[in-house]
Amino acid sequence: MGLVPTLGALHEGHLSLVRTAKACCDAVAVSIFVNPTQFGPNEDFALYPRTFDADCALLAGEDIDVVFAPAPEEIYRAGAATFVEVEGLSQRLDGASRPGHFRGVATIVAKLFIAAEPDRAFFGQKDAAQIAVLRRMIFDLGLPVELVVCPIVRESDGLAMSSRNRYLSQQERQQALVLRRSLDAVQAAIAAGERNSETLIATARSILASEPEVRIDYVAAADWATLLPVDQALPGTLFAVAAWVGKTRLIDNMIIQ
Ligand code: PAJ
Repeated sequence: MGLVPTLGALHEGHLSLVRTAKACCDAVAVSIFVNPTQFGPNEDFALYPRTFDADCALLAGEDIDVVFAPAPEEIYRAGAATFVEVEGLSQRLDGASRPGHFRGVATIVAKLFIAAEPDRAFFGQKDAAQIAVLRRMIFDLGLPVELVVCPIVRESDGLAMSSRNRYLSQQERQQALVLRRSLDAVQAAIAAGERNSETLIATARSILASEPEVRIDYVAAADWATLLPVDQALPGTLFAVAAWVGKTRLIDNMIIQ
């Protein structure tokens, strides 16, 4: 049994997870739930695209077994007092900019695991910090679920696919390409022999700064398991960027070879 948890507004990134799940599981369930507890008070919960009919049409082409799209009250009891908190990890990278976000993510994913009892659950490397948090949750709670990481799916021009890309104006859509360009520059520096994290971070920052409308949230070279900064970007290091393009916060990353 494979589970693919999503917030809906499905795109090819989500479908790549579904296809990977189909290829190695007897049965596949996709959950679609805009999880209120992972959005901060000033974030885009109300605005988040809800495209249930289009999502079902996309999934109809994938021969999956279950679509689980609960109402919030089916998931959260009124006045619920129980949450899953992965301490430390949840305060790093995206967790530093989005307080409470990973508590909401860990809680909903734990609840989905309890509901669906999957053998495998499929997540995208796009949300690399989320993977670190969930891996740790699975380990600490001894959950009998294998977490499968799937590669980042990109638009033809390199922008990482995201449900939030639809917030971007035409101009912002162009500006957003700078995230990928910053990673390409870091990749080129590594290929030329640079391994010093500070230097690589400065390289990425200078590329990001070339788009004056883009505001950097973070640029980090981190241990993918702990999300703590590393001095040297060695194979397996997570190199991650987050930036605001207008009112839209975008993320991208690569695992250094
Ligand atoms: P959502 O943003 O809908 O993403 C669902 C899954 O699709 C995540 O594992 C995410 O990493 C993956 N994904 C998104 N864009 C991708 C891309 N371009 N390439 C590959 N995979 C991609 O992440 C969440 O929802 C939520 O936090 C969730 C785990 C469902 C908990 O509510």
